[in-house]
Amino acid sequence: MSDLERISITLPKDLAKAFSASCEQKGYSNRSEAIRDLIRGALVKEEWQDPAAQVAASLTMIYDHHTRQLNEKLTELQHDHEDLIVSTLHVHLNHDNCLEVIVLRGEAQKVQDLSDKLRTFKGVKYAQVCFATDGSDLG
Ligand code: NI
Repeated sequence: MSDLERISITLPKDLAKAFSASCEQKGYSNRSEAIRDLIRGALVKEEWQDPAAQVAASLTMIYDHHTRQLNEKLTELQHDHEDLIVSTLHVHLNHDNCLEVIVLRGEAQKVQDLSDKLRTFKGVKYAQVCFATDGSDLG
């Protein structure tokens, strides 16, 4: 970071104290770095409000592979969206359950729609999307 701008903020004492304690507990070397992370998090969240924004995400799913036709449905849906799916990691967790991490990239609305669809399949026990960014607007 060669191009920095100094800003100052004013906080209620209790809030500043709680923030400092949080930074220390998390291991931040200084509060500026923690504030930068908070700002980046807010910007990524805003990015997702624009349906046409180019975003990145990972979807983590746990599902029972014994569920009738689930494997076929998951595979078919992923093939239908090969433009959005960058990579898939599959782990056979135990006798019944599989873990799948799907890395997605594309327009926010399309990534959201595909994530919503995948999680509704019968046999999917858990699905969580990590909403990320391609990083181009974060400096
Ligand atoms: Ni498996």
